[in-house]
Amino acid sequence: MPTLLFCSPTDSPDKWRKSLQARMPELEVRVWPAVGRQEDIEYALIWQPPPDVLGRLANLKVIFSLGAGVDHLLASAALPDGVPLVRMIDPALTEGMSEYVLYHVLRYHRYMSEYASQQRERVWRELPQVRPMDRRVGIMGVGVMGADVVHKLATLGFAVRAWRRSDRSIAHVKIYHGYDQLISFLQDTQILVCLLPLTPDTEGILNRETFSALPTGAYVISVGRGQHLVEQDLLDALDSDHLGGATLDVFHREPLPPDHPFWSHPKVTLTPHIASLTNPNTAATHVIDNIRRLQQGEQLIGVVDLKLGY
Ligand code: NDP
Ligand code: OXD
Repeated sequence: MPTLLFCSPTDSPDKWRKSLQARMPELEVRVWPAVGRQEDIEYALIWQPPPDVLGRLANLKVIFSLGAGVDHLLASAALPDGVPLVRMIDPALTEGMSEYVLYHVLRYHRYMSEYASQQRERVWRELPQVRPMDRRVGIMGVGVMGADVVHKLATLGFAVRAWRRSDRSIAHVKIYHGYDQLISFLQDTQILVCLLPLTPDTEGILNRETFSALPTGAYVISVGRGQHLVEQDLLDALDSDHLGGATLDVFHREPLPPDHPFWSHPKVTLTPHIASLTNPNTAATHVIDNIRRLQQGEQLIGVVDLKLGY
């Protein structure tokens, strides 16, 4: 009987068991720490596991991340050699991210954060209405989620730019790639969205230098990982009025400590890491499809390149 170990401090094992077994009734689901016979475990489905969970599973065939990001695993867990790590890919996760980003891009594009502060001051003042084709939105990271965001923004008529590691093209989008083209990308961006994975190359990428390359009044939307952002550099760029505002969903420390300056900063909008949530009702399909692929000797979908870290 195929056996999967579920381990997460935040996700519901019961909902996951139900969704997985609806697609593969013969799958046995064990919940950490009730591992039972360790040699039975062929699959692990995990989020932020304790460091010793995986190393003891001698017959492990695939590790599934409950999230699209795998930094929680690469940083903390001892990954057994030769076992593929598969990240979460799910249409509902992608849709949720696109909704979140589009909402905040439109909010900044139509100056809704400025109108909200005008309302608090009882100020009646018209601000310009810019056409989407004249608004340059730059997306850092155009993988599964960034590509969907790019496509939907382009459909609304925005002037979309993208920055990625490789030089692969995307129709109707101006692509910049690699660190040599980062400053040019930023100079060409009025609303910056960070949808990068956290890797040694991308840690701290939202910093003083990045912000100063953006035009005055630019906005930042950070939804990748908190460690992309140098927090004090953002506060300085907002307080000097170089940046018009920032929307933050991810933080160095989560939950964000109650005394953190972001909570009350007038130019910061924040949410508790909810830009998009993995939903077992849809995401179980990705896990079961991959288990069936493995059983049939086919290639897995969403395997992480451990050298690149995403
Ligand atoms: P993908 O792996 O599909 O895409 C990653 C993208 O980042 C690719 O376009 C890649 O470039 C680019 N990239 C990676 N490293 C670099 C680099 N050094 N320089 C330039 N570009 C780089 O990721 P997803 O779209 O699935 O997810 C992105 C991230 O979103 C996740 O890792 C996670 O951290 C975050 N996330 C946040 C959520 C939230 O609720 N806040 C929810 C889900 C995910 P290339 O295309 O050239 O390979
Ligand atoms: C993810 C997340 O990586 O929720 O999926 O952050």
